[in-house]
Amino acid sequence: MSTNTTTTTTASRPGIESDLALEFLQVVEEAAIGCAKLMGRGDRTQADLVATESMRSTMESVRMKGCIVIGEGERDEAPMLYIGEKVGRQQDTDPEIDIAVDPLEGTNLCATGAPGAITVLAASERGGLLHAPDCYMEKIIVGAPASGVVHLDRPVEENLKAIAVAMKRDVEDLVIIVLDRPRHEKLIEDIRKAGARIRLISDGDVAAGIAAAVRGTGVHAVMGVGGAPEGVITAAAIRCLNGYMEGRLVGYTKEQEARMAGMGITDLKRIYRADELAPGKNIIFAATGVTEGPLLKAVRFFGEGVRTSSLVMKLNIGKVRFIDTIHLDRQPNAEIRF
Ligand code: VTB
Ligand code: MG
Ligand code: MG
Repeated sequence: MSTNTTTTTTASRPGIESDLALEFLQVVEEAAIGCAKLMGRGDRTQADLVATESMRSTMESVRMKGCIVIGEGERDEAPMLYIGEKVGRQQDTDPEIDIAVDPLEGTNLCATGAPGAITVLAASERGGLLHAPDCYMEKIIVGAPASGVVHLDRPVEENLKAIAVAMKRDVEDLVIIVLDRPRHEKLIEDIRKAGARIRLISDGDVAAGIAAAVRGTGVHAVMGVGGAPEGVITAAAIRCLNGYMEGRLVGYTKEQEARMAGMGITDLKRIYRADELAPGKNIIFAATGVTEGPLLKAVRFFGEGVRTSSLVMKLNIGKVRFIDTIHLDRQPNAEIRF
Protein backbone atom coordinates (compact mmCIF):
# COMPACT_ATOMS: atom_id res chain seq x y z
CA MET A 1 0.00 0.00 0.00
CA SER A 2 1.41 3.38 -0.96
CA THR A 3 1.94 5.96 1.76
CA ASN A 4 3.64 8.43 -0.50
CA THR A 5 1.00 11.07 -0.94
CA THR A 6 3.08 13.33 -3.15
CA THR A 7 3.44 10.80 -5.92
CA THR A 8 0.03 9.20 -5.63
CA THR A 9 -1.38 8.35 -9.03
CA THR A 10 -4.58 6.62 -10.00
CA ALA A 11 -2.67 3.37 -10.07
CA SER A 12 -1.27 3.63 -6.57
CA ARG A 13 -3.76 5.26 -4.28
CA PRO A 14 -3.79 4.49 -0.57
CA GLY A 15 -5.86 1.66 0.83
CA ILE A 16 -9.03 1.41 2.85
CA GLU A 17 -8.12 4.59 4.79
CA SER A 18 -8.51 6.57 1.57
CA ASP A 19 -11.91 7.68 0.58
CA LEU A 20 -13.23 4.42 -0.62
CA ALA A 21 -16.27 5.39 1.43
CA LEU A 22 -17.17 8.06 -1.10
CA GLU A 23 -16.83 5.56 -3.89
CA PHE A 24 -19.18 3.24 -2.05
CA LEU A 25 -21.53 6.15 -1.55
CA GLN A 26 -21.87 6.42 -5.30
CA VAL A 27 -22.52 2.71 -5.57
CA VAL A 28 -25.50 2.84 -3.20
CA GLU A 29 -26.74 6.17 -4.56
CA GLU A 30 -26.83 4.97 -8.15
CA ALA A 31 -28.55 1.73 -7.19
CA ALA A 32 -31.15 3.65 -5.21
CA ILE A 33 -31.86 6.02 -8.08
CA GLY A 34 -32.23 3.07 -10.42
CA CYS A 35 -34.69 1.09 -8.39
CA ALA A 36 -36.58 4.09 -7.00
CA LYS A 37 -37.76 4.75 -10.55
CA LEU A 38 -39.69 1.50 -10.20
CA MET A 39 -41.21 2.39 -6.84
CA GLY A 40 -44.79 1.26 -6.48
CA ARG A 41 -44.88 -0.55 -9.80
CA GLY A 42 -45.52 -3.85 -8.09
CA ASP A 43 -42.53 -5.60 -9.62
CA ARG A 44 -40.11 -6.52 -6.85
CA THR A 45 -38.01 -8.73 -9.09
CA GLN A 46 -37.38 -5.98 -11.60
CA ALA A 47 -36.61 -3.44 -8.86
CA ASP A 48 -34.11 -5.84 -7.32
CA LEU A 49 -32.54 -6.56 -10.70
CA VAL A 50 -32.10 -2.89 -11.52
CA ALA A 51 -30.43 -2.25 -8.14
CA THR A 52 -28.20 -5.30 -8.49
CA GLU A 53 -27.08 -4.47 -12.04
CA SER A 54 -26.41 -0.89 -11.05
CA MET A 55 -24.31 -1.87 -8.04
CA ARG A 56 -22.37 -4.38 -10.08
CA SER A 57 -21.48 -1.87 -12.77
CA THR A 58 -20.71 1.09 -10.48
CA MET A 59 -18.54 -1.12 -8.34
CA GLU A 60 -16.35 -2.04 -11.30
CA SER A 61 -14.33 1.17 -11.06
CA VAL A 62 -13.91 1.20 -7.27
CA ARG A 63 -10.23 1.15 -6.32
CA MET A 64 -10.17 -2.21 -4.60
CA LYS A 65 -9.60 -5.89 -4.99
CA GLY A 66 -13.08 -6.60 -3.78
CA CYS A 67 -14.66 -9.94 -3.08
CA ILE A 68 -18.34 -10.46 -2.36
CA VAL A 69 -18.78 -12.40 0.88
CA ILE A 70 -22.48 -11.71 1.29
CA GLY A 71 -24.39 -11.18 -1.89
CA GLU A 72 -27.20 -12.34 -4.05
CA GLY A 73 -26.55 -16.03 -3.43
CA GLU A 74 -24.31 -18.81 -4.68
CA ARG A 75 -22.73 -18.49 -8.09
CA ASP A 76 -25.11 -20.93 -9.78
CA GLU A 77 -28.20 -19.10 -8.57
CA ALA A 78 -27.10 -15.47 -8.97
CA PRO A 79 -25.69 -14.04 -12.19
CA MET A 80 -23.92 -11.19 -10.42
CA LEU A 81 -22.85 -10.09 -6.97
CA TYR A 82 -22.73 -13.77 -6.09
CA ILE A 83 -20.68 -14.99 -3.16
CA GLY A 84 -17.03 -15.19 -4.15
CA GLU A 85 -17.36 -12.82 -7.10
CA LYS A 86 -14.42 -10.49 -7.61
CA VAL A 87 -15.51 -6.88 -7.83
CA GLY A 88 -13.75 -3.56 -8.12
CA ARG A 89 -10.83 -2.42 -10.21
CA GLN A 90 -8.60 -5.30 -9.11
CA GLN A 91 -5.27 -3.58 -9.66
CA ASP A 92 -2.22 -4.93 -7.87
CA THR A 93 -1.91 -1.86 -5.65
CA ASP A 94 -5.58 -1.88 -4.64
CA PRO A 95 -6.51 -3.02 -1.12
CA GLU A 96 -8.16 -6.38 -0.54
CA ILE A 97 -11.70 -5.72 0.57
CA ASP A 98 -14.56 -8.03 1.56
CA ILE A 99 -17.98 -6.76 0.63
CA ALA A 100 -21.46 -7.56 1.88
CA VAL A 101 -24.26 -6.21 -0.29
CA ASP A 102 -27.99 -6.12 -0.30
CA PRO A 103 -28.61 -4.14 -3.47
CA LEU A 104 -32.25 -3.55 -2.54
CA GLU A 105 -33.05 -4.39 1.06
CA GLY A 106 -36.83 -4.49 1.11
CA THR A 107 -37.77 -5.34 -2.47
CA ASN A 108 -41.45 -5.51 -1.52
CA LEU A 109 -41.25 -2.13 0.16
CA CYS A 110 -39.95 -0.61 -3.05
CA ALA A 111 -42.48 -2.47 -5.18
CA THR A 112 -45.34 -1.16 -3.06
CA GLY A 113 -43.90 2.24 -2.15
CA ALA A 114 -43.88 1.37 1.54
CA PRO A 115 -41.31 2.95 3.87
CA GLY A 116 -37.92 1.48 4.76
CA ALA A 117 -36.36 0.27 1.50
CA ILE A 118 -32.63 1.00 1.20
CA THR A 119 -29.70 0.07 -1.00
CA VAL A 120 -26.86 -1.02 1.23
CA LEU A 121 -23.35 -2.38 1.43
CA ALA A 122 -20.74 -2.98 4.08
CA ALA A 123 -17.04 -3.43 3.46
CA SER A 124 -13.99 -4.35 5.50
CA GLU A 125 -10.46 -5.60 5.20
CA ARG A 126 -10.37 -9.29 4.25
CA GLY A 127 -11.98 -11.46 6.91
CA GLY A 128 -13.78 -8.60 8.63
CA LEU A 129 -17.33 -9.75 7.89
CA LEU A 130 -18.79 -13.10 8.94
CA HIS A 131 -19.57 -15.22 5.90
CA ALA A 132 -23.12 -15.80 7.04
CA PRO A 133 -25.03 -18.49 5.23
CA ASP A 134 -28.34 -17.69 3.60
CA CYS A 135 -30.42 -18.63 6.62
CA TYR A 136 -32.10 -16.72 9.43
CA MET A 137 -30.83 -14.85 12.45
CA GLU A 138 -32.48 -14.14 15.74
CA LYS A 139 -31.59 -10.53 16.57
CA ILE A 140 -31.76 -7.97 19.29
CA ILE A 141 -30.55 -4.50 18.36
CA VAL A 142 -30.40 -1.46 20.60
CA GLY A 143 -28.63 1.88 20.81
CA ALA A 144 -25.56 2.88 22.79
CA PRO A 145 -27.30 3.57 26.13
CA ALA A 146 -28.57 -0.03 26.29
CA SER A 147 -25.26 -1.51 25.25
CA GLY A 148 -24.65 -4.82 27.01
CA VAL A 149 -27.81 -4.70 29.09
CA VAL A 150 -29.85 -6.95 26.80
CA HIS A 151 -29.27 -10.58 26.01
CA LEU A 152 -30.91 -12.88 23.49
CA ASP A 153 -31.33 -15.58 26.11
CA ARG A 154 -33.08 -13.35 28.59
CA PRO A 155 -36.89 -13.13 28.75
CA VAL A 156 -38.35 -10.37 26.58
CA GLU A 157 -39.78 -8.55 29.58
CA GLU A 158 -36.38 -8.38 31.30
CA ASN A 159 -34.74 -7.03 28.16
CA LEU A 160 -37.41 -4.37 27.79
CA LYS A 161 -37.06 -3.31 31.41
CA ALA A 162 -33.30 -3.08 30.98
CA ILE A 163 -33.67 -0.92 27.86
CA ALA A 164 -36.17 1.33 29.62
CA VAL A 165 -33.85 1.84 32.60
CA ALA A 166 -30.88 2.49 30.33
CA MET A 167 -32.89 5.00 28.32
CA LYS A 168 -34.37 6.63 31.41
CA ARG A 169 -38.00 5.99 30.58
CA ASP A 170 -40.85 3.57 31.19
CA VAL A 171 -41.27 0.32 29.30
CA GLU A 172 -44.55 1.81 28.02
CA ASP A 173 -42.53 4.53 26.24
CA LEU A 174 -40.46 2.09 24.21
CA VAL A 175 -41.11 1.36 20.53
CA ILE A 176 -39.90 -2.03 19.36
CA ILE A 177 -39.75 -2.92 15.69
CA VAL A 178 -40.71 -6.48 14.84
CA LEU A 179 -41.02 -8.12 11.42
CA ASP A 180 -44.66 -9.02 10.88
CA ARG A 181 -44.32 -12.80 10.60
CA PRO A 182 -46.26 -15.72 12.10
CA ARG A 183 -43.02 -16.87 13.74
CA HIS A 184 -43.16 -13.78 15.95
CA GLU A 185 -46.59 -14.45 17.46
CA LYS A 186 -45.12 -15.28 20.89
CA LEU A 187 -42.57 -12.43 20.77
CA ILE A 188 -45.28 -9.91 19.95
CA GLU A 189 -47.45 -11.25 22.75
CA ASP A 190 -44.54 -10.98 25.20
CA ILE A 191 -43.73 -7.40 24.18
CA ARG A 192 -47.37 -6.42 24.51
CA LYS A 193 -47.61 -8.09 27.92
CA ALA A 194 -44.58 -6.17 29.09
CA GLY A 195 -46.33 -2.97 28.01
CA ALA A 196 -43.99 -1.71 25.29
CA ARG A 197 -45.28 -0.42 21.98
CA ILE A 198 -44.63 -2.21 18.71
CA ARG A 199 -44.13 -1.15 15.14
CA LEU A 200 -44.73 -4.11 12.87
CA ILE A 201 -42.92 -3.95 9.56
CA SER A 202 -43.42 -6.17 6.54
CA ASP A 203 -39.72 -6.12 5.51
CA GLY A 204 -36.56 -4.15 5.97
CA ASP A 205 -34.97 -5.02 9.28
CA VAL A 206 -31.63 -3.43 8.29
CA ALA A 207 -33.07 0.09 8.16
CA ALA A 208 -34.97 -0.72 11.35
CA GLY A 209 -31.79 -1.86 13.12
CA ILE A 210 -29.97 1.31 12.13
CA ALA A 211 -32.87 3.42 13.40
CA ALA A 212 -32.76 1.58 16.74
CA ALA A 213 -29.11 2.56 17.17
CA VAL A 214 -29.68 6.24 16.47
CA ARG A 215 -31.26 8.47 19.12
CA GLY A 216 -34.23 10.51 18.06
CA THR A 217 -35.72 8.12 15.53
CA GLY A 218 -38.49 6.98 17.85
CA VAL A 219 -37.30 3.39 17.62
CA HIS A 220 -35.66 1.81 20.64
CA ALA A 221 -35.01 -1.79 19.66
CA VAL A 222 -35.43 -4.38 16.96
CA MET A 223 -36.30 -7.87 18.11
CA GLY A 224 -37.01 -11.12 16.32
CA VAL A 225 -35.83 -13.28 13.48
CA GLY A 226 -34.77 -11.83 10.14
CA GLY A 227 -32.30 -12.71 7.42
CA ALA A 228 -28.77 -13.73 8.47
CA PRO A 229 -27.05 -11.82 5.65
CA GLU A 230 -29.02 -8.73 6.70
CA GLY A 231 -27.81 -9.42 10.24
CA VAL A 232 -24.15 -9.12 9.25
CA ILE A 233 -24.80 -5.93 7.30
CA THR A 234 -26.70 -4.51 10.27
CA ALA A 235 -23.83 -5.47 12.60
CA ALA A 236 -21.40 -3.48 10.46
CA ALA A 237 -23.63 -0.42 10.86
CA ILE A 238 -24.14 -1.03 14.56
CA ARG A 239 -20.40 -1.04 15.16
CA CYS A 240 -20.01 2.31 13.41
CA LEU A 241 -22.93 3.72 15.44
CA ASN A 242 -21.74 2.48 18.85
CA GLY A 243 -24.94 0.49 19.13
CA TYR A 244 -25.32 -3.01 20.51
CA MET A 245 -26.51 -6.14 18.78
CA GLU A 246 -26.64 -9.86 19.42
CA GLY A 247 -27.50 -12.45 16.79
CA ARG A 248 -27.93 -16.19 16.67
CA LEU A 249 -28.10 -18.12 13.40
CA VAL A 250 -31.29 -20.08 12.84
CA GLY A 251 -32.04 -22.65 10.16
CA TYR A 252 -35.68 -23.60 9.70
CA THR A 253 -35.24 -26.17 6.97
CA LYS A 254 -32.86 -29.07 6.35
CA GLU A 255 -31.49 -27.09 3.42
CA GLN A 256 -30.69 -24.08 5.60
CA GLU A 257 -29.09 -26.32 8.20
CA ALA A 258 -26.97 -27.93 5.50
CA ARG A 259 -25.94 -24.49 4.29
CA MET A 260 -24.88 -23.57 7.80
CA ALA A 261 -22.90 -26.78 8.20
CA GLY A 262 -21.33 -26.17 4.78
CA MET A 263 -20.03 -22.86 6.07
CA GLY A 264 -18.54 -24.47 9.13
CA ILE A 265 -21.23 -23.34 11.54
CA THR A 266 -21.86 -26.20 13.96
CA ASP A 267 -22.62 -24.44 17.22
CA LEU A 268 -26.26 -23.47 16.70
CA LYS A 269 -26.54 -21.98 20.15
CA ARG A 270 -23.74 -19.48 19.66
CA ILE A 271 -24.66 -15.89 20.23
CA TYR A 272 -22.65 -13.43 18.16
CA ARG A 273 -22.22 -9.82 19.15
CA ALA A 274 -21.87 -7.15 16.49
CA ASP A 275 -18.08 -7.27 16.77
CA GLU A 276 -18.17 -10.99 16.02
CA LEU A 277 -20.58 -10.64 13.11
CA ALA A 278 -18.52 -7.80 11.68
CA PRO A 279 -15.11 -8.11 13.39
CA GLY A 280 -13.20 -5.92 10.92
CA LYS A 281 -10.99 -3.10 12.17
CA ASN A 282 -11.80 -1.10 9.08
CA ILE A 283 -15.49 -1.11 8.41
CA ILE A 284 -17.16 1.05 5.83
CA PHE A 285 -20.93 1.17 5.66
CA ALA A 286 -23.00 2.90 3.01
CA ALA A 287 -26.76 3.01 2.50
CA THR A 288 -29.15 5.19 0.51
CA GLY A 289 -32.86 5.51 1.15
CA VAL A 290 -35.07 4.27 -1.66
CA THR A 291 -38.39 4.87 0.03
CA GLU A 292 -38.92 7.13 3.05
CA GLY A 293 -37.60 5.88 6.36
CA PRO A 294 -37.01 7.06 9.91
CA LEU A 295 -33.44 8.10 9.05
CA LEU A 296 -33.12 8.32 5.30
CA LYS A 297 -35.39 10.11 2.93
CA ALA A 298 -36.66 8.53 -0.27
CA VAL A 299 -35.07 9.22 -3.64
CA ARG A 300 -36.75 12.35 -4.91
CA PHE A 301 -37.08 13.08 -8.61
CA PHE A 302 -37.71 16.59 -9.75
CA GLY A 303 -37.50 17.96 -13.22
CA GLU A 304 -33.97 19.23 -12.79
CA GLY A 305 -32.35 16.29 -11.16
CA VAL A 306 -32.49 13.75 -8.43
CA ARG A 307 -31.86 14.06 -4.72
CA THR A 308 -30.76 11.22 -2.46
CA SER A 309 -30.30 10.76 1.24
CA SER A 310 -27.54 8.48 2.46
CA LEU A 311 -25.65 7.30 5.49
CA VAL A 312 -21.92 6.65 5.10
CA MET A 313 -19.80 5.56 8.02
CA LYS A 314 -16.20 4.61 8.66
CA LEU A 315 -15.34 2.80 11.84
CA ASN A 316 -11.58 3.32 11.92
CA ILE A 317 -11.75 7.08 11.73
CA GLY A 318 -15.02 7.35 13.61
CA LYS A 319 -17.18 9.22 11.12
CA VAL A 320 -20.93 9.01 10.72
CA ARG A 321 -22.05 11.02 7.73
CA PHE A 322 -25.58 11.80 6.64
CA ILE A 323 -25.21 12.80 3.03
CA ASP A 324 -27.78 14.72 1.05
CA THR A 325 -26.80 14.64 -2.60
CA ILE A 326 -28.24 16.53 -5.51
CA HIS A 327 -27.49 14.68 -8.73
CA LEU A 328 -27.38 17.08 -11.61
CA ASP A 329 -26.57 14.56 -14.29
CA ARG A 330 -29.77 15.42 -16.13
CA GLN A 331 -29.55 19.19 -16.07
CA PRO A 332 -26.09 20.39 -15.02
CA ASN A 333 -27.07 24.07 -14.86
CA ALA A 334 -30.06 23.64 -12.62
CA GLU A 335 -30.63 25.89 -9.65
CA ILE A 336 -29.61 24.29 -6.38
CA ARG A 337 -32.13 24.34 -3.61
CA PHE A 338 -31.08 24.00 0.04
C1 VTB B 1 -35.85 -9.69 6.80
C2 VTB B 1 -36.11 -8.37 6.12
C3 VTB B 1 -35.79 -8.40 4.67
O1 VTB B 1 -36.16 -10.77 4.69
O2 VTB B 1 -34.47 -9.90 6.99
C4 VTB B 1 -36.54 -10.81 6.06
O3 VTB B 1 -35.35 -7.35 6.69
C5 VTB B 1 -36.38 -12.19 6.62
O4 VTB B 1 -36.89 -13.20 5.79
O5 VTB B 1 -36.16 -7.18 4.07
P1 VTB B 1 -38.45 -13.58 5.58
O6 VTB B 1 -39.02 -12.56 4.65
O7 VTB B 1 -38.41 -14.95 4.98
O8 VTB B 1 -39.13 -13.54 6.92
C6 VTB B 1 -36.51 -9.58 4.02
O9 VTB B 1 -37.92 -9.40 4.11
C7 VTB B 1 -36.12 -9.66 2.53
O10 VTB B 1 -34.74 -9.59 2.33
MG1 MG C 1 -31.63 -8.61 -1.61
MG1 MG D 1 -32.75 -8.27 1.98
